[in-house]
Amino acid sequence: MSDCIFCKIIKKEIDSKIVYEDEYVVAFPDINPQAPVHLLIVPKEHIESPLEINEDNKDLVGHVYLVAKKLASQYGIDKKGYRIVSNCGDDGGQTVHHIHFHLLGGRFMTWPPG
Ligand code: DGP
Repeated sequence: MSDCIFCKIIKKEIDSKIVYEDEYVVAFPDINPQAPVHLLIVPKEHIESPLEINEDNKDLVGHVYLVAKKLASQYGIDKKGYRIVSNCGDDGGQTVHHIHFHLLGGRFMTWPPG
């Protein structure tokens, strides 16, 4: 998608501090961090939202969780715990329409989210 900000970051057309990359995903710090550690794990494929997860691409979600586990250990948030969030659609608070997973940690998370 030519006008998608995350596609531009993935293609390195926009500068971002990519902290992890493999064949399927990239991860970089959120521009507006909500916790001491706040990374976005973003599949390289332009999937609009969790609503577009299907039989063909469902393995990507498991992969994201494995990458999150690796990053959580790397950033030292695995022992006390962390949160993975994927906002879906307007009511879900999704503002960038390229599927992504927030990895948040380094503070106590309250519930429910706002
Ligand atoms: P969501 O609201 O769930 O769609 O989350 C989108 C997140 O993406 C939001 O927390 C801010 C972040 N974000 C938006 N544009 C950029 C950008 O250009 N660079 C980075 N690093 N993060 C961005």
